[in-house]
Amino acid sequence: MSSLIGLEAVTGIALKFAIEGKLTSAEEIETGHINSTWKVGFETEDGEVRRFILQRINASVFKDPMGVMRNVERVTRHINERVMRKKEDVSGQTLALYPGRDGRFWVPDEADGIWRCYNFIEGCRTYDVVENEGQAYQAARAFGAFQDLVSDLSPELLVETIPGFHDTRSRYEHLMAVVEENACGRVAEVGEELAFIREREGEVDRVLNLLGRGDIPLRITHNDTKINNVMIDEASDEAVCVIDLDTVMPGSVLYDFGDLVRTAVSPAEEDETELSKIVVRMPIFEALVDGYLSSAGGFLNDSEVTNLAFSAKLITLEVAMRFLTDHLEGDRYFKIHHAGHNLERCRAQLRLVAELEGKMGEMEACVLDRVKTLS
Ligand code: A2G
Repeated sequence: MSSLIGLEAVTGIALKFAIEGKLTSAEEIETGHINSTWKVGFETEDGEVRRFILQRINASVFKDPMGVMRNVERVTRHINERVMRKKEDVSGQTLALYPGRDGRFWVPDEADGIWRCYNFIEGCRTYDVVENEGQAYQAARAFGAFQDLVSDLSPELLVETIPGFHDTRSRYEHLMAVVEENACGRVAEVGEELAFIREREGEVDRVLNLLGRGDIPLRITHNDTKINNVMIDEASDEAVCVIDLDTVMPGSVLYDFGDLVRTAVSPAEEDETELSKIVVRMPIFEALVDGYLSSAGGFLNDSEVTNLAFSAKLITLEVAMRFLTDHLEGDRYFKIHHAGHNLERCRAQLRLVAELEGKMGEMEACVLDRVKTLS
């Protein structure tokens, strides 16, 4: 469903940013599940067209949109400084925020919403489905490089934009509470999905326990490393930067690597309804491991490495639980494009969990093999 924000409102907001020229186009981008995003074009007097991304932060998901903006500004500034200081792996860079006419990096709207503006990188695009190993390698390298670039940013400088975001135990308990309540009367139709999830309850604590025992460290992580959150240069297929920093906060790198595998390893979309199309492409998984280790291999500890393959299954289960929870609560969190969309997304994720389980031995062996090659 496209957002309820009209073209006129977007035009009004666009003009509040310090962009030279006349607004000539505005088009909504409907791929994201959370914020409302528009691509706008401005033409200067000498006929040059420049494009920008305008985004309204979803305030029912991000309860403190100003805190989100402060995080994004901090992280962006930190990365820019580091990249300027040394020649680092620049694929972990991020988009530049564009200021409003008053110099701040955000602009309010009449409904108390917060908008920001990014430069649009011409010649680059994002992929919802990875087409080849090269793209997988590049995307994974970029997220590892991003984690490296923020590794020396003090966690106290960042707010937790969504508390308990990857607390898989709370996600499980919340789903069970929502099932108990059955507010929309939808529980009867999801018996199979619930049984599948309940059988795997024991696994939701694994990363939390590792964190609790100190076996894996809390690091600053991206936390929403979907494959379509990396911009890829269309001509060279190289990763250019990482986008969507709204959930950058302390977390485990395992959720980042896992979410990348979740969204890259299968040739099917996240909401595929023909479940037989959902499979684990081992060459893509290998490329993700290689790409990630090429930039993150230097700082991961042994427990992190040992759990890389498992992390893909865990985050896929987490996201399935979240889609199911939202379906049962009446589709209040994720944007949907038709009735039942969240249930379809949940079913696709659960199928992927099953496929990942079938390949877990091979995936773990692949990680070990790649680590040996590195050392
Ligand atoms: O949809 C969004 O990007 C979610 N982001 C992310 O966590 C994940 O669930 C994804 C599924 O496609 C937020 O909830 C902020």
